[in-house]
Amino acid sequence: MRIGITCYPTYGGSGVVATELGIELAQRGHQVHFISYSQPIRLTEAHPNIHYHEVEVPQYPLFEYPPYDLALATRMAEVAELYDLDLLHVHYAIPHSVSAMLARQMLACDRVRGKSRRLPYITTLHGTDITLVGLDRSYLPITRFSIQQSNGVTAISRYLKQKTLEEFSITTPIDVIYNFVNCDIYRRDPAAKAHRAEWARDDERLLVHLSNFRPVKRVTDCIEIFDRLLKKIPARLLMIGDGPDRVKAEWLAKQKGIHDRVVFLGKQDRVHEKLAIADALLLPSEMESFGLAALEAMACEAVPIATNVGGVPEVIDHGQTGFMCEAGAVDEMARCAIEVLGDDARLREMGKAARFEAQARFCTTRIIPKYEEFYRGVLEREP
Ligand code: GMT
Repeated sequence: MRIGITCYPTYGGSGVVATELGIELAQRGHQVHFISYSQPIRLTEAHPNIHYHEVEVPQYPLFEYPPYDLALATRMAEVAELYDLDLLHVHYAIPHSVSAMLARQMLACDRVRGKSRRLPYITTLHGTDITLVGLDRSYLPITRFSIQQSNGVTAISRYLKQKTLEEFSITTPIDVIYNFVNCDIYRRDPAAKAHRAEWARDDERLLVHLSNFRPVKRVTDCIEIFDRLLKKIPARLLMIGDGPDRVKAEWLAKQKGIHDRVVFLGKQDRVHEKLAIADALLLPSEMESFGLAALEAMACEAVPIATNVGGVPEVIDHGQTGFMCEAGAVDEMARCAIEVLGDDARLREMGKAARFEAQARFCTTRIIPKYEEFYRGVLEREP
């Protein structure tokens, strides 16, 4: 198939999922065309089946808000014609779904040139496109409309599907296709002793937090939890990513006098290398419709200590493959961290169970065929 993929190319779960999906599809022989305003950050290596088309948004003094969504729709239609795309797959409804709808309509009604071609589009819902941004009155009607107009809709958890049906009164069927992880890349690396030694001593535990540091991620809770843990267990914390709340977390670590134990690495594109040497992942988010970072950690046998929100319970089995506490319950999360990190055997046992679960339910080999099947279904319905 020839597939156009649009996503936010920056640091963020939806962009990561879209990029990894494109890479996996390309490896399975499909032609994949990424259409976005910059190259997706996880698209680090060239592949003959992967093409990237940049969307340029011309500036004009009149435009206080340059219309990216229109430039995107134009580029989508152009790429579809040039490369004879079978479909568009957009990740995160706002504004990608609206742009795709316009591109489809432009191609269907190109009477000026006497041509008409079909361009079905699929929308994958990821999280705040529904739970936060999409519920804003200024976005809700158009988001609902563009989802409803999609030729296929998927959500990355049962929670998100339910939320979309409730809040948006959508009548279009929504298929749940869970996020996935490549278990050959995301795995514990027994040969990484030297790499681990760069970050922590042998007698120290290594924890990771990975996010876009937005308020919904509650990054300062990581520092609170880690501060409590340090009183019992020697450890180091790697904070991976960047965003508006990074500086708050940096100041809190400084105030607590633990900043020499916390390393803020900023944005990283090879996160599997850090997760492969980590013992645990902190994910204290206010909301996660899935929690991709938790899954990536699980595949690497790093135990996720997360919050019991949104779709996280569909990923983590509390006490078996990780821990879940109420959002903001930093004492409780610290207690879970101390419980597992203070006991070698328990840590290894939970790490192994986490990897087993990641492989059994969320491995690319299980999930990517579901997308291929979904695409075929859409194309059959839209001859
Ligand atoms: O909703 C967001 O925060 C944006 C989005 C992203 O692009 O990072 O994250 C969502 O999609 C991820 C990938 O499907 C999920 O793993 C995250 O749980 C989800 N974030 C939230 O629901 C807050």
